[in-house]
Amino acid sequence: MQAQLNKILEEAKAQLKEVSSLAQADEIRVKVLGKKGKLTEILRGMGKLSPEERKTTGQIANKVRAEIEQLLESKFNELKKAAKEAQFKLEKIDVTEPGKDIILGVKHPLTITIEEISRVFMNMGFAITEGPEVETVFNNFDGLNAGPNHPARDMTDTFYITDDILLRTQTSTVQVRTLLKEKPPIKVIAPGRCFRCDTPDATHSPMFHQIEGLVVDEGITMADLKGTLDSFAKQLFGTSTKTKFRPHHFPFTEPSAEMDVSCFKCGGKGCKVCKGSGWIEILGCGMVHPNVLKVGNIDTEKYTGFAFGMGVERVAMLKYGVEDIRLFYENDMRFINQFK
Ligand code: 2NM
Repeated sequence: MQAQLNKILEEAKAQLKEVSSLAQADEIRVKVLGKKGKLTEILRGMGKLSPEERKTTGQIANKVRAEIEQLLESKFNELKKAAKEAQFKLEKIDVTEPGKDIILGVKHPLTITIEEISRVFMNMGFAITEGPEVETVFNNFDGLNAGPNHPARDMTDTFYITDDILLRTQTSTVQVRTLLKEKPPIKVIAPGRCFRCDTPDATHSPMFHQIEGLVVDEGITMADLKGTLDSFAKQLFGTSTKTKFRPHHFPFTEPSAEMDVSCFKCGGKGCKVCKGSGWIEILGCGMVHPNVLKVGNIDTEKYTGFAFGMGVERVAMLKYGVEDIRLFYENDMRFINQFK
């Protein structure tokens, strides 16, 4: 029996020498020390021995077991270390290698324009508001004093989703929301995307951007409108910019006007940008119609307001000399990269 034990030990030693993977080492462990292992079988058979023999054989068996366990453990450790080193070799990085260039994006010219216009109004104390592009017919037309037969409601001009839901045709929908939600003093601008059924050409797009403003407080007059918008024009186009107001008509304002700025290209002498007139139309504006103020339950005896709206694409085209509105939506990097 002792000879058998020694044989097991020698065999285990020899086999472990050849082992090259953790799985192989574990196989040997099972074959020798496992439930049905060779050593386990011998230990089980010891019951038949005399007490004297059992003692000495037991001691040897334990020694053999301890030695094999020791051998297995060092083999496991050795293999684990080797596996780790192989992994490290695979994961080695060269920290001196130059990094890959990160190509930074640029802001879209419409974003630049919206931010520039917004900053001017923010500096004059306006808050920036936003609203959804999918809107109610009420917020887009009824609330803005556009009567039931107003031509803008036409199916051919407006993208209707249902009878009551549409894609907003102007950002004044946000002003209606503001009037319903807030009390005067109100001083907000609303930049955002609008939609109209237009066939695309050099100056039309079914999707475009607007910035509209609304001021409501006690004692607001046309002088506030003119002073605010003249200051805006000087901040955006240069301090020597002059403004003039021509009468116009909008359903949501009374009186209504359009504001022209003196041509920032030629200074008013007449050029290609201003089509020889020296003036460029830049926005629509007016004193908020009492019917619109009443939507927000505002006391029209006590409060008055002015409002204005401008097309972002139009301002950007004038500022940057872009001659086709469609260039803004093609995302051609050769175009976009010019506005850094
Ligand atoms: C324009 C021109 C004139 C306008 C009116 C309102 C509201 F909701 F307060 F009545 N918001 N924006 C307005 C006025 C818009 O765009 C050419």
